[in-house]
Amino acid sequence: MTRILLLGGTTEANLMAEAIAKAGLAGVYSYAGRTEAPMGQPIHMRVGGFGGVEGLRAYLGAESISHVIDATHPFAAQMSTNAVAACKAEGIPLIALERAPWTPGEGDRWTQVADIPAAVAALAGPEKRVFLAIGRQHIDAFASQPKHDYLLRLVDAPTGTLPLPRAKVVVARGPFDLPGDMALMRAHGTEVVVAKNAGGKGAVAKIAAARALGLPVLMIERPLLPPRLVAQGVPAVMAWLNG
Ligand code: 3Y8
Ligand code: NAP
Repeated sequence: MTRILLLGGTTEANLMAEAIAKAGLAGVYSYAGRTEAPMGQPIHMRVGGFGGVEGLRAYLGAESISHVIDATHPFAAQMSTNAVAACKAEGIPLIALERAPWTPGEGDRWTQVADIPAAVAALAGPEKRVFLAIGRQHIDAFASQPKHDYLLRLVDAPTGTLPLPRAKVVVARGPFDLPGDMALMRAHGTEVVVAKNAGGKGAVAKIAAARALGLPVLMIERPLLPPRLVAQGVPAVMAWLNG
C-alpha cells in the first residue's frame, strides 16, 4: 500500500501533489507552518515541524509512510538533512525533487557569495538602495549593515519592529513576474539585489529584472546537502513511485 509523505512548500511540491492526487495515490503534503495561510492542496495536508529526526522517524512509523518525496526549497537544508537521516534509519525510500540552480548569462552582473554572512559582508561600503529579497528568516543578519535603504518583500506582514532602521516592506507571495519586479525595483530605485539561488520560476523575476535594468546581484549559493536520490521533474518521481 503506497502512502507518500511529500515535504512541500514550493512550486514543484504543488505540481507533485497534483500528480499524486491524479494518480489516486494516498499522500500527505507537509508544510513547516512558516506562513499564516499556506496554499490549499489536493491531498491531505499537515502543518508544523516533526520534532527533529526522531520526531520524523516516529511520524513515518505511526503513519505507515512507504515513500518520502523531499520537494522542499533548496535552502531548506535542515529539513532535507533530517529526511535523509530519518528515511535511512527507517529503511524508507526517499527521493528529492530538485530544480536546477540559476546560472549567470549575457548581461548578468552577479557576485556569487557562499552564504548569508558573506552577503552581509559584501554590503560593506557606501550606503545603497538594496532589494533584500530573501524573505523574513534571515533579515536579522543584515542588522550589522544598517546604513542601507532596504526594500524587503515578505509573505506576511512583519510582527514587531524590523532590525533595519531604513526598511520599506512589500507584503507579497510569489510566484512573481518580470514587469512587476521591474516596476517595484524602479519605484524603489534599487541599486543592488540580494537573492538566494533558489532556481525555478517563482523567484526568478527579480534576477531577470536586474539584468534588464543593468543592476548587480549578490547571489547566495545553496547550502550543501547530504547525498540522496534526486529527480529533476514530476514524471521522474512518478516513475520512481511506480518502480
Ligand atoms: C511556507 C507556502 C507556489 C509556491 C510558491 C518557489 C516559489 C513563490 C519565491 C522574492 C523571493 C523566498 C520565500 C519565496 C518564493 C515560491 C513558493 C517561493 C522567496 C511560500 C510558502 C511558504 C513559504 C516560506 C517562505 C520562507 C521564505 C521563502 C519568501 C505558502 C509562499 C524569500 C525564498 O515569512 C517567512 O517565514 C517566510 C519564510 C521560508 C524564506 C525565508 O527565509 O524567509 N519561503 N513560501 C512553507 C511552509 O510553511 O512549509 O504559504 O503557500 C512558498 C513559495 N515561496 O507556487 O504556491 O517555489 O520557490 N519564498 C527564496 O526563494 O529566496 C521570495 O521575494 O523574490
Ligand atoms: P529548514 O530551515 O530546512 O527547516 C527547519 C525546521 O523546520 C525543520 O527541521 C523542520 O522542523 C521544519 N520544517 C521545514 N520544512 C518543513 C516541512 N515541509 N514540513 C514540516 N516541517 C518542516 O526549513 P526552511 O528553510 O525554514 O523552510 C521551511 C518551509 O518553507 C519548507 O517547506 C520550504 O520548502 C519552504 N520554503 C523555504 C524557502 C527558503 O528560502 N528557505 C523558500 C521557499 C519555500 P522539525 O525539525 O521540528 O521537524
